[in-house]
Parts: sequence; structure tokens; C-alpha cells
Amino acid sequence: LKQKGVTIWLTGLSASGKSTIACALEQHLLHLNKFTYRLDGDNVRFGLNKDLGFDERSRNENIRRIGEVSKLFADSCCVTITAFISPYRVDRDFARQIHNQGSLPFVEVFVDAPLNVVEQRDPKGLYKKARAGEIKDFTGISAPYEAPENPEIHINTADTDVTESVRIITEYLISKGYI
Ligand code: GGZ
Repeated sequence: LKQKGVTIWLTGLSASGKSTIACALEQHLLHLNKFTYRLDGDNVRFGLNKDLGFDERSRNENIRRIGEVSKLFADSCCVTITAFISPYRVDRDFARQIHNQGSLPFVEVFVDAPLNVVEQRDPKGLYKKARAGEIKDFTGISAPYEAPENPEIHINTADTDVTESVRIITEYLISKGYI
């Protein structure tokens, strides 16, 4: 293969738009004939990481494994998209570091939306449950989210739609020669 792999690491609150952007980006890259794979809660938290919950240590381990797996995918020349809250800076930095060690590009995308906006969206009613104390350790309510300080890309989904988000990420990847 001519191209190296790359990992596109989406991070943000629940309901910020990570999965929506990840799916649309995957479709777009497949249309461009790029070898692409998406890792998200549906194919990771129910398989590889089904032993893990949402306490801090479990999230550390969740993201550690996803970092390692995404590195392997990227090493196989795959355009790898990950869509996890990944709330702890130290865990995201670890994922970045192991990519750097393998000379594999790592693109951190902050999928940003204010708490009041994601709480209004609340597509699964999880914020409501978290406020009611029915879900503990809920990110943004009763567990921390450490916003990226220096992401390669920062998208505010309160004013940027999914098509525009995909365009921004794709343009970045092309401009860097990653795809
Ligand atoms: C945050 C939770 C929690 C708690 C269940 N806190 O919006 P969703 O539902 O579909 O996506 C969220 C998903 C978060 O899993 P991640 O693997 O991305 O989290 S992390 O990176 O922090 O390990 C949410 C659901 O799982 N969910 N309980 N307590 N989100």
C-alpha cells in the first residue's frame, strides 16, 4: 500500500456527536476508496472490553486497549476512526505517544458541545438518569471530562453540522498527506 495508516481519535461528551461524525466520515472515506475502519462502543465495549465498566480505572483500561488496537490497525495501513468519550487527558496522551513511537500519525479531534446542549439532546435519556442519580460516574455530571488542550481539530457541534465536520476532517487529512 502506498499510504501509511492514521488514527483519527474523536473525543467528547456523550451525545456530542462523535458516533454520528465517525459513521459519516467512515462512509465518506470508503467512497474515496480508503481502507477504513471505525472502532466505537458497539464493536468494542460489547466484545474486547466487555469486562469493563465506567469507573475511572475501567475507563483508563478501556482507552489503553483502544489505543493499542487503533495503533495496530493504523500499522496495517488502515485509516482508523475511534469514537469514545476518552475523558482523561493522560489516556489520550498515551494513545498519541504509542502512535508517535510507531511513526504513525494521530489526529485528535475534539467533538465539542456545551453540557447544556448535550443535555438538551439527551437522545437516550442518560443525562436525565444521571441527574436523578440512577447512573453513577456519568461524564459531565458526576465524572470528569478533561477537554483537549491542543487537539489537531476542534469542532463545535452546536454550530457545525455533520457534513461540514466530515469536510473539515477530510481536508485536514489530505492537507497533511495522511490520505
Ligand atoms: C458516560 C456512559 C456511562 C457513564 C453508560 N458515563 O452516549 P452513549 O451512552 O451511547 O455513549 C456513552 C458510552 C460511553 O462509553 P465510552 O467507551 O465511550 O466511555 S469512555 O471513553 O469514558 O470509557 C454512553 C454510555 O456509554 N454510558 N454509562 N457512566 N457514558
